[in-house]
Amino acid sequence: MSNHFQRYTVTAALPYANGPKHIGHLAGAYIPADVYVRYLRLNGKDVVFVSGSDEHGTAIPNQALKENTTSWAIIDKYDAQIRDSFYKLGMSFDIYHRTSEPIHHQTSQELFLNLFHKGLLNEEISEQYFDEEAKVFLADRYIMGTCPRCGHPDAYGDQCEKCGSTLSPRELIDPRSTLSGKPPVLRPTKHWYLPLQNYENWLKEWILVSHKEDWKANVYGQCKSWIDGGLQPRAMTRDLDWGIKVPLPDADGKVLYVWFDAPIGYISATRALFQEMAEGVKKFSSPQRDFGKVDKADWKKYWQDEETKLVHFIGKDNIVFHCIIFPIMLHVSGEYILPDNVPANEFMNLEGDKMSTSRGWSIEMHEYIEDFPDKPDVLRYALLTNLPETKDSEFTWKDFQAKNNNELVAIFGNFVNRALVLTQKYFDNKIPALGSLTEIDKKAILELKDFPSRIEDSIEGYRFREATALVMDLARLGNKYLAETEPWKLAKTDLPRVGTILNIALQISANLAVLVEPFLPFTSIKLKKMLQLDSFVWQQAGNLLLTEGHTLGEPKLLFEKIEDEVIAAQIRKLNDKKNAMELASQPVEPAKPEISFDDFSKMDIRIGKINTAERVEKSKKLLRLQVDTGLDVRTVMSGIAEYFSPEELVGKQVTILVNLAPRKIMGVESQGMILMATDKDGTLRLLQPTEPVSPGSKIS
Ligand code: B3M
Ligand code: ZN
Repeated sequence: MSNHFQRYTVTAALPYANGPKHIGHLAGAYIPADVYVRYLRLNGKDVVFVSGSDEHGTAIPNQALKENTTSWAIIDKYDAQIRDSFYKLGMSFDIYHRTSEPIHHQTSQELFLNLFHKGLLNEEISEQYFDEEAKVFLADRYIMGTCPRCGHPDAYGDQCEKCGSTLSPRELIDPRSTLSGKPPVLRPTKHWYLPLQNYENWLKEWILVSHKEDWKANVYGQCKSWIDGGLQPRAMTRDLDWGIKVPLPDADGKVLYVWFDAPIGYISATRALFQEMAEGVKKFSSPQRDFGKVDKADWKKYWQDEETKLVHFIGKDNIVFHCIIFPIMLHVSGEYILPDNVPANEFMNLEGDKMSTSRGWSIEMHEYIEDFPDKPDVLRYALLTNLPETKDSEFTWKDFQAKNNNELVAIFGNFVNRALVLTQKYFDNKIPALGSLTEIDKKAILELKDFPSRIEDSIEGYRFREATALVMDLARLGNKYLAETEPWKLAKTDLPRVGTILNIALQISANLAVLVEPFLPFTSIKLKKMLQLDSFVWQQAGNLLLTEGHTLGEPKLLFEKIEDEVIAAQIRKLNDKKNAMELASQPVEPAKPEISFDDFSKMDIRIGKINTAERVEKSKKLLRLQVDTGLDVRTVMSGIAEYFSPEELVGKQVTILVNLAPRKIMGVESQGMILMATDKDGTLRLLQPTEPVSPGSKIS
């Protein structure tokens, strides 16, 4: 595919630093972006790949409220966590910046003022929800209520996470403040609006006409329905004390709307990168980035020169901001280039349900890394072969296992290993000579030649699933070639022929090492080491890269089988996490009315020891216990049979109310009551002293 661009700016959505990010985020934006960028770099293109933490918006202070800490503590904690996960999964950002940095505040304020001074922002006073108790206006996620579209009781002021509708706070039924829990009141407040409707014609021309062919159908379709539905003015400011101050004299307590500043974060990150390069100090930029000699102002080439191709990688929930609002901002500023493409992905579901960190139905990046520290590429592969490129897709642990065992191990790893081990065995680990070629050999070499351009076409068309499948097809070609030529059978009779076969198999392996780099970078490094292969560029692929006599490194296994138990444990862990989250989110029972100390001291509560326990005939719930109370040994009927077996209770210390009036239960007199903790889901647990005490010890 011909592509005249030499310079690229590639962005991946800035994740909110309000919590860990899951593998659905990786599949949505980061992995495709990383493959694209690695491919461009291998092609010798001049690329800047930027991302960073989105540290503004109501999501941050809201999370601080939940964790009982400050917004600063939240962004520091999650920025560090997400940054570390991305690094360990091989995301090769040139810079991973932060929107809390001064250079970003400055860049955002400059752009705001640029629009303001051109008269492109409309100042308007409108009624907005105000919390009278907390004495603040309630922006977006500080308001919750019932969704007018689907009836979900916990919809946010800007969005319902159940049905996905975009909302405005005024649409919520029975709105309540997340700060005080009280219904808010309406109060007038001033804000600055971007009149999106003024740019409808421009957008129609730019997207609906110019990008009809090259933008993905899902992206184009969403843009079209927004534009056809008619655009509304949108406030670019909020009443909030967390964010970038509105740089105007009469704007106390007002900050820039997070969706105004966040995409500008791509520009600030690029600026920061060139500043770090010019000063020779790495703070947010990648250790891998070659600094060279640059000027601080060179960032402009990546944002203001028409010869630069700008590509935004995002998930589908961010399409309107990247295709409509941000481009309008860039367009009206008059200084910036527009995205050439926005290859947004749909969502990835997990084991039959929507992925969600808050519901506990998710695999967070850091959880995966903890459990599979040496397998970043296995996750990359499982996601790449399953990217939600045209519609929602689904991750299952069984599929992850199958992709690893049946493809990475059985095809890719197996092929490379056979080629290397046989060379070690018969040729002293040196590349054997290529003798005369048979038809099978010629066919394999010819097919190999085709792969780079086929993979290239897929990548340039943002079809990363297809591109990944092609790389595996190349390994398949190698496997098939060995199966057909069976070099292991010829060693005794025709060693030169074995040499020719292995030479070709090793050439295919070397090509795999180069072509797999964008997809499985850690595997590429390992394989290059085994082949003692210097770095090759993309253009050389398709050819015979290894010369006769070249000494190979030590063959090692590229991938290892993942056993059933490991997968079963992950599925169990996922269900446990969801159940724990469900329990945690259920309300606790409200407090009982106050009592006097006398009321309390009437109760005689002691530690007793269970001597015997037996089931009661015809009762599922009851156990008959003999309890040593220190005072006596007595019979207690207790409704705990669903939670404890009689055997496990014998000998246990328990808490018992000894002066409760005796009652007849199933014909037996029960003398006292065993005290239990009842969890939100009804589970019963014994109350025991942390160390054994003598029976009859009083509780007060
Ligand atoms: N932080 C939303 C998200 O994490 C938002 C993306 C900003 S990209 C400029 O999905
Ligand atoms: Zn809804």
